Amino acid sequence: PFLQNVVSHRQFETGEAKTTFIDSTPQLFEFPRVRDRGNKTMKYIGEVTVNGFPGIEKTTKKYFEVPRIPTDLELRKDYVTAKNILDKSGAQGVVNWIKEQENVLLTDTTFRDAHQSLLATRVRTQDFKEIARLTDEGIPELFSSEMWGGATFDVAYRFLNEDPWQRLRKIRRLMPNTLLQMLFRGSNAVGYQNYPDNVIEEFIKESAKQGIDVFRIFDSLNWLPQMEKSIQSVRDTGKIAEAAICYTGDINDPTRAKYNVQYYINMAKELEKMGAHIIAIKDMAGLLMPQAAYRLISELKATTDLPIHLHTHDTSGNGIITYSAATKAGVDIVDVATSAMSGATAQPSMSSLYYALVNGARTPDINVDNVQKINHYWEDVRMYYKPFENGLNAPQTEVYMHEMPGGQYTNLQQQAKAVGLGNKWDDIKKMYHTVNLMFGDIVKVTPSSKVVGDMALFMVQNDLTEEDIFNHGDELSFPESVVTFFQGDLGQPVGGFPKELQKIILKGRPAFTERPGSLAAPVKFDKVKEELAEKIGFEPKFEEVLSYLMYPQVFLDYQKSYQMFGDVTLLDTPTFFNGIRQGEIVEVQIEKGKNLIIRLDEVGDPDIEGNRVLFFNLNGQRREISIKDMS
Ligand code: 3PY
Ligand code: ZN
Repeated sequence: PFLQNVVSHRQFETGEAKTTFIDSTPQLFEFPRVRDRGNKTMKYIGEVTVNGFPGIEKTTKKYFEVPRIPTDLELRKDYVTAKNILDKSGAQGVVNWIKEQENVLLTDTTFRDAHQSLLATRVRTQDFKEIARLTDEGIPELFSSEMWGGATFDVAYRFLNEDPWQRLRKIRRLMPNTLLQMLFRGSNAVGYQNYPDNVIEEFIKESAKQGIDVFRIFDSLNWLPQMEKSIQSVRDTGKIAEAAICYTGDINDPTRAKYNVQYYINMAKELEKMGAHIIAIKDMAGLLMPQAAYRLISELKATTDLPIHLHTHDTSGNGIITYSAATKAGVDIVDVATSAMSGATAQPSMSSLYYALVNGARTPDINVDNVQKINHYWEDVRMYYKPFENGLNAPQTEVYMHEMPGGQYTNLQQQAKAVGLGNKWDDIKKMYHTVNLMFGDIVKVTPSSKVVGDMALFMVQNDLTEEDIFNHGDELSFPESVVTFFQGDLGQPVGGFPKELQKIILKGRPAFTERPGSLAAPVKFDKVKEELAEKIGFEPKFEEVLSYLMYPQVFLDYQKSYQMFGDVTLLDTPTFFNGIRQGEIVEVQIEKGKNLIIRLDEVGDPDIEGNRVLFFNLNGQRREISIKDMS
């Protein structure tokens, strides 16, 4: 292997190698590491080939077209982007720039919310990497790319064997001229529970350091005290604090008076006082109807000087009309996704919006040909993720009734299937609506939406009606998330908790009205670092300490899997999900100029313990890997 390293080294091949070549080229001695990496990678491929990918049906690997990567984008190299302005003139510079724009600006959610809402957040870094630089160069006029936060953090570790921080660094490198945006759940950060204030602060600092420029901060109950720290922490980093108001109900429906126009206006004023640079309307379920959008945006524009950024989901099929109305009313920025990853529970399509507004006063300033060419890539890549499709391929106006967020729809459906309630999906959607009203008509978004979902499932599963809860609630043992919600663990809902139901659910347990973050003791990072080092056997980086604090078990499981399989993010997606066919060659670039060329020659029969030997060929050498067949 050493000689092989020498003769295949670029300097040796090009004749540049000098007599000191061997001494000064330590990587020539790296063959055990390469072999180790080869073994780990083959172990992963073997595992998926024999046992399938967890959570999806095991099928034979399909043949996919190589995704079309555009080679003829028209580049506008001298364009000064929003990111360039942030780097030069700071957050206020960007705010001023937004206000000067006549055209409506766009945020591209393809790298975050679009796949979170359509494909259960499963799109891998490898597939972003291929198109990130071209997106940066081909659509420099974008306000931002939303590419981190929300569920991406958890899902990366839990299901994709990926380190989300590494994803952030990679995309940052490939998109130097685009503002990178993340969704931040206020005091829940990127998790489902409240974290102490110093964790929130350090998480924001670290994310900013590693490349996040715009933080969209929301609270799952629109409870302002839980947003203040995050807004301040973002301001302290010099990045852009976009404070989001979650939209629920219908401002034009007099029977939903709790969330009327005045409610949103008041909240916007408060967020401005707290130091927000931008106000976002986060319509996470897609409930903002076109007429209401016109009214709401007009009123907000009259209320505040801050730019308004509108986010919606296209579940009802009305997304483009809503954006068109909002644009007319003066909205500054709207969220869209590349066509192949748009519509239904995701954001409306970027190019559809372009044509809806073309030749108008505020047509988005984008090169729509570039946008369409980049979209070809996504048309092809989406095929890889078929097992994760949510099956919703037509508009669903029922969303105005159940009000389920775009990202929750598939999740809850999966949860229902897992407990054998797949055939009761229509009942669950109706129950979700009932539970919302029982809870006092609350804002439903991660994590509060999960509580409503858990209660709805619980009621359908146990054949309970609203009356049953009020009449026999004291005999029922409610889901843990529901109990802690009524204790105030996620904060206080608009108008407080319904007292009677709270009493039934808590059964004498205490309820708090203080901000949970203010009750939690600050985390001692050094101590946690020590504890973690002991568990994983090496000194963790600070970002890893933060990940461990958010998701202790998920993070440890990821580490275990990394020890076993190495960096599987380098595999192409079909191989990652489906393994390798007999006789197929899979190439994995582990470093520039260093490739693993893996061929599967034969799969042996299982022995009495169910172990199969897989006969591979790795870079010309025969290798055997034993995998336990779990079938
Ligand atoms: C998230 O918190 O992940 C969301 O997308 C909420 O809409
Ligand atoms: Zn969303």
